[in-house]
Amino acid sequence: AEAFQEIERTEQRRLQSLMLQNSNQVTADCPFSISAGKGKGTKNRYNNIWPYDHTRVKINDCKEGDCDYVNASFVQAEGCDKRYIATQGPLPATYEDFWKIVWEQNSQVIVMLTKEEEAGRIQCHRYWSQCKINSAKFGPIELKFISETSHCSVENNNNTIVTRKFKLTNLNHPEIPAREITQLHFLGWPDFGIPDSPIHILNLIEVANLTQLQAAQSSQHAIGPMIVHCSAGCGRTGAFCTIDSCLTILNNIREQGHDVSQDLVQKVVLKFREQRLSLVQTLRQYVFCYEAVLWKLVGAA
Ligand code: PTR
Ligand code: PTR
Repeated sequence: AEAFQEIERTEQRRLQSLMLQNSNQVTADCPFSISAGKGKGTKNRYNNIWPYDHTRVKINDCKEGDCDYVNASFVQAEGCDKRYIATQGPLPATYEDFWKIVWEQNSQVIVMLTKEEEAGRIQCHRYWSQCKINSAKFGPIELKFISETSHCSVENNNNTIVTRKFKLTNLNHPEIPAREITQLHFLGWPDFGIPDSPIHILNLIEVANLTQLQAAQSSQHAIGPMIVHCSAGCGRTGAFCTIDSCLTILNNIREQGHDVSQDLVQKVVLKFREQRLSLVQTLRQYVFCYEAVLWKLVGAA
């Protein structure tokens, strides 16, 4: 709890200086700015979550001055070769922006950590097309539905992963071959909560990494970062990226024969909080990160 409080206090201090900041100037006290995202109400799902300017993902294919904005951030832990795009659940006003980012960043795996609706509230709008005959167009990006399959254990459907596959083309660039995109939709993670068991999330991480590896192997070029989103792109997204990054770092350290003496989870979350607000949002989610990492380590021993 103390480690998490320190993380929260650091972010509160940063936010206070940000709110005091009248100009968009970045100063030594406050090296971060959220100027690009503020006031873009229709493009933001929540009125208190914006990406920091220094890590925000920009849309290249835009004509007007301001429209490179999307509520998405690059996040990467120190000493970890994995980089993710953490983003909010797309809104109807941002479907096109979202698919442009998927295309431009050459991302081929999307991890969705929220149900579409929870307690009567929309958590994430259906930004994909399930139409099996027609394709959907989002600006220049064309999305064709390929397949949908669902995996869960017999006794428990709180660990369901729905796997959807799509074909993505850019109508402005017919010379570039279509790409296959896989969306892994995990249904067992309630907002502000945690999954029933770390096993479910460890399983999802394994499936996501395998899908990313297979996509990389079948592509002639390096592929882009995994896109991870929930509703705000903070709590659940942060926990997913923290667990995966800690396990990756621990694996590298073990291979090199080093010891880990520092609090790795805290170190990773502190770094992530410099890259996007509220990544790992609640104390329970923070504790869950330790539980999942330990589960994996003990299980592997
Ligand atoms: N998108 C929601 C809406 O339009 O009602 C909520 C929202 C409102 C999101 C305001 C962000 C807002 O703040 P800002 O204007 O700073 O983007
Ligand atoms: N206004 C909301 C809040 O601060 O509680 C924004 C928010 C919503 C933040 C959901 C995080 C949320 O969870 P997640 O990032 O897991 O979707």
